[in-house]
Amino acid sequence: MIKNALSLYFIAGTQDCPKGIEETLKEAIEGGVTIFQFREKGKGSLQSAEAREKLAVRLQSICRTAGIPFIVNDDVELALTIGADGVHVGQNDAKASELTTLLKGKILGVSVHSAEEAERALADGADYVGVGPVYPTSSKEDAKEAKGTAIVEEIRNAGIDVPMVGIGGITAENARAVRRAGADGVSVISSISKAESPLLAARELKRAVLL
Ligand code: 3NM
Repeated sequence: MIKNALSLYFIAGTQDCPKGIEETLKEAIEGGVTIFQFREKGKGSLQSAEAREKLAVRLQSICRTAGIPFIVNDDVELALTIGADGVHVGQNDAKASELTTLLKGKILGVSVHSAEEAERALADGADYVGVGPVYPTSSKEDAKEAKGTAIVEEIRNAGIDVPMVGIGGITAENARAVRRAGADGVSVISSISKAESPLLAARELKRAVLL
């Protein structure tokens, strides 16, 4: 059941992990993350396709051993080449409706910023949506204005029953509010990747999302 897998969704690329991405991911998994997205993007990210693929394969193997889904951000070709469990796309990436046939049963996630976009993503075949930014974030260069938990409530109040994670500025302190607003889980980069102990950070978040 995808909703259960979404409870603590960790996203990262090399640019987000001062401790190194492999060590960070291993700790995060030990701390309780339930799904991982490889998002190699922005300043400090790997640029060569070969290096990205090599890294993706190593991270995929860590996720496989742990039994959690491995999702690739944006790069459909990479996901298909290595046999990832799914792909996550934004509003400006490949169209969700065109991806469902290509992905053949893989998990498809779509970033949305309103009830209207959530409705369309669901109709297009998304398995879950990421809604945000809930709180201000410095991990995404072109992030929109933070709308608070109201954005999560807006989607639930519109009666859209799509599996959903909140994203943007989520920490152990505010994660519960995101769940209470109706999200099935929370999605985080920096509160785990930049923590001195990704393990303890993930563990604290995990406690917060279990309502
Ligand atoms: N997408 P952090 S916000 C990748 O609003 C991403 O769609 C967002 O990072 C959106 O947990 C975001 O460090 C960055 O705030 C989340």
